[in-house]
Amino acid sequence: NSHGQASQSNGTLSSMTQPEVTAPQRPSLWFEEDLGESLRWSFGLKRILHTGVSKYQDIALLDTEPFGKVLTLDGRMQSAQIDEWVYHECLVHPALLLHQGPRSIFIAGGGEGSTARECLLHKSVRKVVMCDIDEEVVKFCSAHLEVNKVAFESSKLELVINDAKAELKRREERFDVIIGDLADPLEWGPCYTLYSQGFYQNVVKPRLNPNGIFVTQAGPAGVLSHREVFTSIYNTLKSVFTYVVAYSAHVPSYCDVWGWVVASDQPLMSQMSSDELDRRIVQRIKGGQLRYLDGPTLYASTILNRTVRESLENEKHVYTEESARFVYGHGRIP
Ligand code: TER
Repeated sequence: NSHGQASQSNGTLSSMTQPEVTAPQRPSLWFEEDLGESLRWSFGLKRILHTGVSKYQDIALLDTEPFGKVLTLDGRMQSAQIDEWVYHECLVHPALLLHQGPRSIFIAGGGEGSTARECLLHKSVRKVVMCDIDEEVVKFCSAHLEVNKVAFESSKLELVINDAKAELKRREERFDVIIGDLADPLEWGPCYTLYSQGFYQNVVKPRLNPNGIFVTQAGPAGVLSHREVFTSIYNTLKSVFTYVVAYSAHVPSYCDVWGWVVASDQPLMSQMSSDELDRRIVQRIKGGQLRYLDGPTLYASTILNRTVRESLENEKHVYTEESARFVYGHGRIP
């Protein structure tokens, strides 16, 4: 795989500079993730726990020094034990809390189980359909990610291995909330068509109940990275839904600020106070609280800095299969 790779390193200390007292050992095994043509970062590994190759992508589970267990697909970080809860809380709870009482959820992607886990915290939820194209990822994660075992075993979870677009087209039922927990739009990757206007308009929207809400992860949203796909996804959703809200949070293991976009034909944040969101968290979520989000945090996450806000307002690009935009890197080239 040309993007992420593990490498051996002896560190930077030569024998001449070894301190007399025992210093903590630098890791001798490192994982490198390419973030751009001339930008890469790396993190020390304790062990490579598992690697696999599926029909769609290269899969790895790594035990890392800074981030705990890390799942990578095609060499790109997907989820890290130390902060995956930030990403998954931001993906799931705004949409579910803004809904009047979500009972049925469809997750496009989400094979590692964390999104389902967060949905199942909502007392109102009766059914979660998790539809991932890659059976290997699902098997891999259900076997190795202890934190999601309860979700995988829940009788409310219906696990489907299929392309989310085909599955939504095939099913006749509608959902209260549809969630896009997809890998980033990569050229040659399995997911980029699921960020397109055609998918939102012709596949997602018809499968939402009246007052239904759609939310998707929307790629990097940092001051230097937000124009890769975040602004385009936002503008594309604006062409399909009446009410669209972009928000972001820093996810340290993603090496960037991350973006999400929530969309509906019912009013979203404008009808909801921060206090009401807090009340809903207490009333509707098992345990009565979240780890990252509360009313003020959710509100704050929708207030974006001037650079990003102006780019969102000025974006004209509509994401279609023909005019797709991609983040840096690529999936498996056939
Ligand atoms: N359930 C989480 C996995 C799928 N979606 C998230 C994709 C996020 N990609 C992060 C890339 C980080 C690049 N440094």
